[in-house]
Amino acid sequence: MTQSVSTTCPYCGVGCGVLATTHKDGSISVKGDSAHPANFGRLCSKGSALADTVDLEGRLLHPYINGQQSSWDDALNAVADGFQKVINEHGPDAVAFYVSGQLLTEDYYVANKLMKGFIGSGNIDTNSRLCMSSAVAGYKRAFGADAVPCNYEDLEQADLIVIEGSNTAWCHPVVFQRIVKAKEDRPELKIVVIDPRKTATCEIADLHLPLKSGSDTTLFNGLLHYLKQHNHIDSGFVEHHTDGFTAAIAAAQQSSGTSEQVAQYCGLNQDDVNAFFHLFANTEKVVTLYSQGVNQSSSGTDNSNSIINCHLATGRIGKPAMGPFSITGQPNAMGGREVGGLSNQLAAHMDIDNPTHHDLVSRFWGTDSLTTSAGAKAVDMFNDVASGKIKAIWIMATNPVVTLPDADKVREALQACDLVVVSDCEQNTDTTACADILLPALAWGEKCGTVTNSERRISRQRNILPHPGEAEEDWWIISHVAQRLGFEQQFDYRSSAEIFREHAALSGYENKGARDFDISGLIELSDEQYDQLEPVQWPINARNPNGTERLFTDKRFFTASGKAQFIAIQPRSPVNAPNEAYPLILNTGRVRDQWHTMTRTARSAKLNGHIPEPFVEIHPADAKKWSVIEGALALIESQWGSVLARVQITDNQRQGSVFIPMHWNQQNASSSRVDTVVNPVVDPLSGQPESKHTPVSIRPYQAVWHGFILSRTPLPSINCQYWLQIKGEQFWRYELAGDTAINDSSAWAKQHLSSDGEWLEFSDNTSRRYRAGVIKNNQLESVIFIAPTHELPTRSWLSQLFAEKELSSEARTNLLAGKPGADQPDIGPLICACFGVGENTIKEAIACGDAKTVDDIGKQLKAGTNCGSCIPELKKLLYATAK
Ligand SMILES: Nc1nc2c(c(=O)[nH]1)N[C@H]1C(S)=C(S)[C@@H](COP(=O)(O)OP(=O)(O)OC[C@H]3O[C@@H](n4cnc5c(=O)[nH]c(N)nc54)[C@H](O)[C@@H]3O)O[C@H]1N2
Ligand SMILES: Nc1nc2c(c(=O)[nH]1)N[C@H]1C(S)=C(S)[C@@H](COP(=O)(O)OP(=O)(O)OC[C@H]3O[C@@H](n4cnc5c(=O)[nH]c(N)nc54)[C@H](O)[C@@H]3O)O[C@H]1N2
Ligand code: SF4
Ligand SMILES: [Mo]
Repeated sequence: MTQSVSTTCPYCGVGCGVLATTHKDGSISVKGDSAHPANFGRLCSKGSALADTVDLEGRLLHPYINGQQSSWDDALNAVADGFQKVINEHGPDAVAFYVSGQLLTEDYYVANKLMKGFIGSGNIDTNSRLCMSSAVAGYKRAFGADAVPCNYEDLEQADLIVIEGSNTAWCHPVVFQRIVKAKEDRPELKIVVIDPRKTATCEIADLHLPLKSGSDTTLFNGLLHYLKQHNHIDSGFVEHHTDGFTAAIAAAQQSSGTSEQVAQYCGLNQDDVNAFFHLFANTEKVVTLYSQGVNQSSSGTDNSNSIINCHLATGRIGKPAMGPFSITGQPNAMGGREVGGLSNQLAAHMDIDNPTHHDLVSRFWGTDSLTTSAGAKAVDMFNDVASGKIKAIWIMATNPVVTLPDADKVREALQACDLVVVSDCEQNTDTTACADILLPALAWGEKCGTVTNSERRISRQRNILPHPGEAEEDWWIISHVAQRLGFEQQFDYRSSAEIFREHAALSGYENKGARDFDISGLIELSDEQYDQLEPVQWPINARNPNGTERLFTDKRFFTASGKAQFIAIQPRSPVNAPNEAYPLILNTGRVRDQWHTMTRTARSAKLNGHIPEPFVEIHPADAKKWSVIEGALALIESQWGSVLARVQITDNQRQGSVFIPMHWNQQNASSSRVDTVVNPVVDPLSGQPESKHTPVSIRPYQAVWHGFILSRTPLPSINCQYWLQIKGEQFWRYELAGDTAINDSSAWAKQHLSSDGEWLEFSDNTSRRYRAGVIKNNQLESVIFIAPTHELPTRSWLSQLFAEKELSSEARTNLLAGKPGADQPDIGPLICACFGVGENTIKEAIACGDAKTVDDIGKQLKAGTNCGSCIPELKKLLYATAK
């Protein structure tokens, strides 16, 4: 019997609806939910590969105390006793929770209620601090509330979309596809991309502004000044519905000057700057879509307000197809904001320092211990752990040893901390390695609750898989600890529906339209109605029983005056400037097919195929200057730490800066945890780290040998300086390099690979090359290639051989050459993850004239016809071949 469930994708903030089906054999398959208004049936490569990620290999399935499996009862007692002891001896501010936008709203609500309401400390912060907090602070300054005005349809209906600091094509692929479709339907829709790098998103840009890192406020101040100078101000709106215009204009005028000066400061071409200003000024329907290039900056909050200022000045807000749209990263970043997961918020969008809110929440929760002060923000929280001020920390659904800046310090802080509790789904992560107590949480497909996406749309996650081992819902775990801390009645939850109703009730409690977050329309949901809840956008209340598409249509804001606030912006440079020792700027971010620290996406061989290895992108002139070579390894170093990465030389990169992805960590690479390098500088208002701007140096990594292993079974351990482990389709791939010579390569190989089977070997001591293949039962078991340089055969053809039931005699003959005979194909690096189509295959189709468009490639090879995430790359290949 098969069973289908409609649920939501657990990755990005687009919040796509997923139809998941379980089959007789227990396996599942997924497809996009055509009824879900976020995606209407589309899924990107990550969503499409969800079924590959649900196996239980490596899952944390039982509680552990100090490395020993324990019962739930013992583990919950140990957490409660440990926390209670610290609270008794050092007060409530000596404990902390560090939580995540990947918790469901119900989990998040309970965690926040426990820390702020009953333990009585503000010390609960979330990884959304690293992600959204500047956008939140910007909205709050401008609108008096953390209210995202827009929705995805606004993007489709706009005539201009300004994409600032967002690689939408890779990070919000389904929103990107909706924009692509809108542009196909209405070519007059113009796209401007503002990003120091030329990204896949630039494929649809009419104009790309590769501005100098950290110069966004000057650009937008310049735009505001231009709007004033050229009479594009909506004076009626400004006069009646805003405050602070004069000061904002004065600051803009004084700091930006002419478009020539703006261009010079931002490192842009003046014509491009003028074209952007002209386009913005003369297009009514403008949405500015922004994410981490804007938020992860020491001017993150000012960046947000410099955008909002331009929308307020032109009255382009609260109307269809217009507005400043901060797109959320995690699946429930928005839900976390609703429940008050940030250490400086209360709950239901209320403020800790507002006495009316404090009183209201105290009465609603029935507590007299509600915190009166904000807690530590993420970076400070870990500093407080390091200094011993915080003595017990509970980390849920986040991997801070990988993702916080100055990450080695974070690890040291946790190692020295008296009590570290980690709730996760995975047994082995860089953070679980630091835990005293490990608590097993249910994962996507198993857990049940709600999430809110970028456009304020609440959707259900529903379970389709049984609870594995002893894993439990996060809200269950937190509630049981709360009960043991003495709060039995307040945390006597039996279901996520019950928690949701309480959360809804708090949002409506004495609200009367004064607070933006109001889902009082859902208070009365029965368990059954909650189970069947359809996606709906908040506010949902008596006035808007079916939800609200767009905010501020009545031009009323949540400030004391009811007016939106302009903020006068004085541009500041990033805190740490490049210098002689560290002359380059390190920018960090994401790749298409991996999710953060890879705990789930790296389970999928398909997803690993796209970009298998951590890389550093560098401009050709810089590569020359610092003597680094395409395909070789480089050492990138800052004042805080160092990493190794494979060099990719490209003029997509601005001169003077390099880019490294954030995903790799100690579980799958020896030395590629980029946050060890990233500076712990934060925005003074939001506390969000400046993850996109760290001064670094780069130099070649002087390896004396390079190599790779492909093996049908994973290797227990590898003894060399640089190693990287990637799961492939029926094999594991290891990239290797070392700075001490291997004396006897054959012995080294036999020490690492299982020696039974037939060994084919080639060894040349003079050139220090060694190659071997092991064949067992006529199938390829493993190959190893070692050479003095990084120039080794491509891995793609050898990888393909693991899928062969029987190794052909041609393959056997060519095995140690590492490349196929003339008549055998080598698909090259993977481009289309869904159908396993490689670059060589696509290039061949283009070269022989058969494929002239993306559609042609799709018809012939299927590439790009499922999730469409690779279409920007197909276009790039078509373009490169046409040149
Ligand atoms: N594939 C994938 N998708 C994801 C995620 C993932 O891990 N993998 N994570 C999700 C999460 S949590 C988030 S927050 C989002 C993030 O989504 P994005 O914000 O789109 O992703 P990033 O790659 O972090 O950064 C975006 C861009 O900011 C640019 N940038 C750097 N410095 C500056 C600057 O000074 N000014 C401007 N204007 N731009 C700059 C970078 O070059 C980069 O291209 O993605 C979500 N989606
Ligand atoms: N250099 C640099 N650093 C960055 C960024 C950057 O752009 N550059 N981006 C920042 C941003 S925007 C973000 S959002 C963060 C993300 O960083 P993290 O949140 O630290 O990364 P994840 O890998 O998503 O970690 C989620 C963890 O929760 C576990 N998990 C998944 N589902 C559940 C669940 O239901 N319950 C529990 N208990 N555990 C679960 C996963 O196994 C995983 O270990 O990284 C930040 N760090
Ligand atoms: S765009 Fe992709 S990752 Fe984001 S929610 Fe949709 S399917 Fe998931
Ligand atoms: Mo994020």
